[in-house]
Amino acid sequence: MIAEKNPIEQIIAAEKNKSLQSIGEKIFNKERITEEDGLLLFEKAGLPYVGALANYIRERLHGNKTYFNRNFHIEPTNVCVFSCAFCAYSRLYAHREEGWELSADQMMHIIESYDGKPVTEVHIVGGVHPKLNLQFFITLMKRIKAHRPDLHIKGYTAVELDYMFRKAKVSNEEGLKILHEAGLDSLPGGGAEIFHPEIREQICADKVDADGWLKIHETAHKLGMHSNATMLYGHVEKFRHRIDHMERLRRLQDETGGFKTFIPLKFRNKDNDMSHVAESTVVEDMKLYAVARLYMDNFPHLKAYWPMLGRQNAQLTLSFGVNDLDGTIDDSTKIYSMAGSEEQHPSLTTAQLVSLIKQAKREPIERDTLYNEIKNYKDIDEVEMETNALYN
Ligand code: V47
Ligand code: SF4
Repeated sequence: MIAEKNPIEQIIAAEKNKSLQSIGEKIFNKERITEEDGLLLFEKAGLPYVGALANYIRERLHGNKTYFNRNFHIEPTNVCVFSCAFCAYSRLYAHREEGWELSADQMMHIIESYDGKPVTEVHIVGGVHPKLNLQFFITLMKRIKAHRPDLHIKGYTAVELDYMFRKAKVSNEEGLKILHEAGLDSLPGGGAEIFHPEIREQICADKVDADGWLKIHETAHKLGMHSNATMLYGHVEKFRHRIDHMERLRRLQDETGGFKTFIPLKFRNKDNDMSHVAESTVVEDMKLYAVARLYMDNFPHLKAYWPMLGRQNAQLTLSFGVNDLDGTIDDSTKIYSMAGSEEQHPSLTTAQLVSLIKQAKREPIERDTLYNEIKNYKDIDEVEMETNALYN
């Protein structure tokens, strides 16, 4: 008797392009796809085909589970020594009166405003201010941990760290060790943009290059810290630059295993030096997420950052490989609203986030930064949550 094919096998068998069909077979058989395969998926595959494959992998890894966390952001400053062409948020030091700089006390007031609220993470990222040095941030880490030891501090992109360490004349290892000892728990994925020099020269020529970014994450992983990785897509890069970017991350992850999640960031074009570049379409966005899920086979999680995509499109990504929607965020980040995201005041209550996930027929799981499960909301009623202050 011939065994009946399951739905994904049927989809693969029905694919008319033989090269795409053999990529599908590799994925089904848990074989790694090559750079050429990745490129072919971008160039030739239809959204239903990559989407079905990505969804199959997502469900093989996580079933219906969809993670989120309860976090808030602190952006210490938008004053920045660099001039990334896509950035709508930064202000040069010479124009610092147009921007903001928070003192350590002001940041502590933000931390204290969450006293008694069940947030688990603070995400600290900002511009690269020439006067906010390593010592300033060591003291801040210590103050945050002294006030709230259970709060996970995810902070500083490799761009901020590279500048901070060079200025303090310490190696990456020395700098990361000191910050880690002071309270820094993990690194966010920002600053990666597109690694390939052909693109980096056009969009962010003056900040740390690909090797520098990767070295900082490698060092953090070797010190036992976890980190994330981003890719800013949908501007002047070609498909091959995306594959090159993902390949560099996949290789480092093979070595260290320290990355938790891959976060594609959709380029938004308002009020920056790349406003003439059109934004990607929703179909392109979903295809990017799907190919990322298929290519990044050693990254446990794929995150859609809802403040930048908009909540409806973020919900859609849950059918294209994504298993994490970041967090409640609490209206505390400006980097996307200033670049034109539809989310001008990004904030969702836990009940709203849970409801967004349930509408997509997925299972909402609150996690901590390292993906330890805190609570499964499958059987918890959102209306009941709305009336319970703990969830707001
Ligand atoms: O590196 C800046 C991006 C990043 C624009 O690790 C833009 O959990 C789109 O990395 N259009 C910083 N993107 C934010 C970041 C991040 C966000 C959420 C979660 C995590 C995490 C990390 O924002 C920058 C840059 O790539 N960005 N301007 C823009 N116009
Ligand atoms: Fe500065 Fe970051 Fe903006 Fe680049 S993206 S200009 S490094 S704040």
